[in-house]
Parts: sequence; C-alpha cells; structure tokens
Amino acid sequence: QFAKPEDAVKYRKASFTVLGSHFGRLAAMANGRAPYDAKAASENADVIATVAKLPWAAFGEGTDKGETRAKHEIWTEAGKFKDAADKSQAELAKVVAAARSGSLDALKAAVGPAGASCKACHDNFRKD
Ligand code: ASC
Repeated sequence: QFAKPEDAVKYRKASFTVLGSHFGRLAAMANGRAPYDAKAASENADVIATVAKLPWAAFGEGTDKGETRAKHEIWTEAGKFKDAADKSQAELAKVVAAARSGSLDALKAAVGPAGASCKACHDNFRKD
C-alpha cells in the first residue's frame, strides 16, 4: 500500500486530520456550538464511516520514525494499541449511526464516548 514508510506516516496523519474535521463538525452540533442540521450530520457521518477505517493500516514496520508524534508503545504494546483503535472505531460507528438517524439526542449521546475514545488513544499513544 505504501512505497515508503514516510508515505504511510503522511497518509495516516491526513486521514486523522479528515476524521477529526468531520467528527468536530458533529461534536459542534452535539454541543450546541453549531446549529443542528440533520442532512449535514448525515453527510459528515458518511465521511467518518469511510475515513475511520483508514489510518490503522498505516502503522506498519518502519513507520515509527520521521515526522510523527506516534509513541513507541504503538509497536511495543501493539495489543493495547489495537484495543484502543478498535474501541475508537466502535464508538465512531455509533456516532455514524446516530448522525444518520436524524436524532440530535442520539448524536449527543454518541459523541461524548467517541471523543473520549479518541482522547484515550492520544493520551497513551501520541506525543504531546
Ligand atoms: C475531536 C478531535 C479529537 C477528539 C478529542 C476528544 O474533535 O479532533 O481528537 O475530539 O479531542 O477529546
């Protein structure tokens, strides 16, 4: 999939950036910082449904170097990293379902735990 390790690093950072952007738009609606728009929420969900699957394949061998904040624990505690990644994807799947359902209450309920799962992975596996 990646010709060089630095291509994988770029790819995973780009996919996390897109994921964070679209999750942030939903979080803003859930938190009342942006008006709720069911159609926009559903469109953001479509992006998240695809992009949330992408970065994980880009943590292969040799991708612990270069312009990355990835901690070594990603590779030395690979099982824990996978659990955290799986947890995030499971929580994001709930956000996707909630956003597609057209219910602001469902979105509000799903966004908090998903954000917490993002943060848990960052706290344990990302520098600063
Ligand atoms: C976001 C985003 C994250 C999470 C995290 C939640 O919107 O980009 O990484 O929420 O900040 O604490």
